[in-house]
Amino acid sequence: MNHRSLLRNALATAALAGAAAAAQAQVQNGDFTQGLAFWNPQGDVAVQGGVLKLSTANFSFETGSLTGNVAPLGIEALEAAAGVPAYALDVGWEAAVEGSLAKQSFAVQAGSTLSFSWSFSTTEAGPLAALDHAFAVINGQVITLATAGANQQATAAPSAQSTISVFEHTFGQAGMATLVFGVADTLDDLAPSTLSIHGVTLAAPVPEPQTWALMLGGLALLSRRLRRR
Ligand SMILES: [Ca+2]
Ligand SMILES: [Ca+2]
Repeated sequence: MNHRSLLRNALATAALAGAAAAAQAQVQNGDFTQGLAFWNPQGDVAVQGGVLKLSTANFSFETGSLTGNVAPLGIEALEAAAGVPAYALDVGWEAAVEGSLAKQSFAVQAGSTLSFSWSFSTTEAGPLAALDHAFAVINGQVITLATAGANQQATAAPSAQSTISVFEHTFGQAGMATLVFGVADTLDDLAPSTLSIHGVTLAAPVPEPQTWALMLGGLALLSRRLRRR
């Protein structure tokens, strides 16, 4: 490759990188300072103290409802809203019964990294505890964040709250992405569980080392040519 084509490549790469950065769409209201704006809530969902909360508590017969007047969705409606097939929200042999979710769609670049913090609390306890679970769905793929059963061993106390965990996902290709946060009762519709979500962010991809090398190499050549004139 001669100097001129190297330089042309470097400038083209720089222009492309700039265009891609300009097209970057962010997750809207990922810190929940605007309440539920930009999020599509289904069921018992609320923002409290800058934290998105979703519960399986039905206000009409359970305590712990966040809204006090909106019930969780039945499982078929929940699966449809999450964009997943029937039975995709079951846990092993335990059928999911009802739950709540919140979702948002946004544009991503290849290499963009989604990040959020979450914690899970449940009133399920004892040997007959159901496997209520908290999940995310990214482009139709169900990701289990926590199950009440997994919590049972470490935390036998009812209403146990898990520690805050960080979840990260890097997108392999550019396009529109749909992100869903959800929580579901399994086995029966009793003993509610709650998912809390903090700080949802989407970070632009970091340029590959080769890209930087090419750009810097091109700029060095350009400055050398200019100096020679
Ligand atoms: Ca319930
Ligand atoms: Ca339950």
